[in-house]
Amino acid sequence: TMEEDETTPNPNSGSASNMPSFPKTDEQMNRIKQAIKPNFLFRNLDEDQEVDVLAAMKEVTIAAGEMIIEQGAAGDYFYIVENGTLDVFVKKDGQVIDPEKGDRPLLGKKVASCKEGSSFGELALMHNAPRAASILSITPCTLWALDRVSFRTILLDHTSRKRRLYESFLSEVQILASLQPHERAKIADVLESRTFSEGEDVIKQGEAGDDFFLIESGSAVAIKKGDDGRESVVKRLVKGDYFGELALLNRQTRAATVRAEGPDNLKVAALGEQAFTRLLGPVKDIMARSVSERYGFSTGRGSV
Ligand code: 1OR
Repeated sequence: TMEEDETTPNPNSGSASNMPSFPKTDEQMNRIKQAIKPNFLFRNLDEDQEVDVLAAMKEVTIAAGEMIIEQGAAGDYFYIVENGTLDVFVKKDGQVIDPEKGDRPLLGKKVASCKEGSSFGELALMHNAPRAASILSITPCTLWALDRVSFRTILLDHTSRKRRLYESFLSEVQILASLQPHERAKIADVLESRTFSEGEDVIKQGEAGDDFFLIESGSAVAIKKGDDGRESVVKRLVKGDYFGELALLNRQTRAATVRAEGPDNLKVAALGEQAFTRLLGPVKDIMARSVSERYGFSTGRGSV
């Protein structure tokens, strides 16, 4: 189950045997954290993964005029620039070299510059391809280097880990039964878990809604407020149940509130509207048909 997945140490994460770990001072740690903050590759890492990345990074200082990456070579490291400037060159047959623009006869055309907070060297590691460009330091630089194995294990593992996490859960969700495994895998890629404590509202009646939810664990109640302002529970929702689909099916506001019910926290996996339409196309019809069964009215009137 998902619970087990989360508490069982992931053999591919943690200070795994195949990944190096370089001791660092607090000051170094803070510098790397600052350097990776703006980088898209490091967004959405969970705490364990971030710890692994920080441990595996190695400080590299280079003088001005060093070629840190050579186009065509095999990829060994991914780099983040803590400070300094490096230029990126791409060499192609028949290209016109213009030294005024920073091009160099041996390295090719200057296509970009890397400064503080930027990164390079990911392409060869992600795609198992030769280096697509050469990179030369223009000033002395401090870089953080992440070796190929750590890069692939930590950063590319994020996707497969999420799939493992949601795989068994999604296969048990009734409404998704008609989907192929690869369709469920795509849903897993975009799901985001959110936790609510007892009494908290996941969605509120009357509000616009653009998320769809599956219950991972815990339970919730759907509550409708009558014209007299009195609330009444219309449905109880448990693991594997879904809600929030109506606003997406008929584009109306939420017609009920869904509230976490104790004693355990309610954990839901949320899917945004675009992903809902793109990925749940095949089950949308089934959902629309089951609306009257579930709520006693058809789509077009109110929504949960
Ligand atoms: P790599 O592992 O191939 C060279 O090693 C790195 O240069 C590459 O990863 C990128 O991180 C970085 N084309 C190719 N590689 C580029 C480019 C680039 N810019 C930075 N790198 N450009 C296209 C040129 C036709 C420039 C795009 C602005």
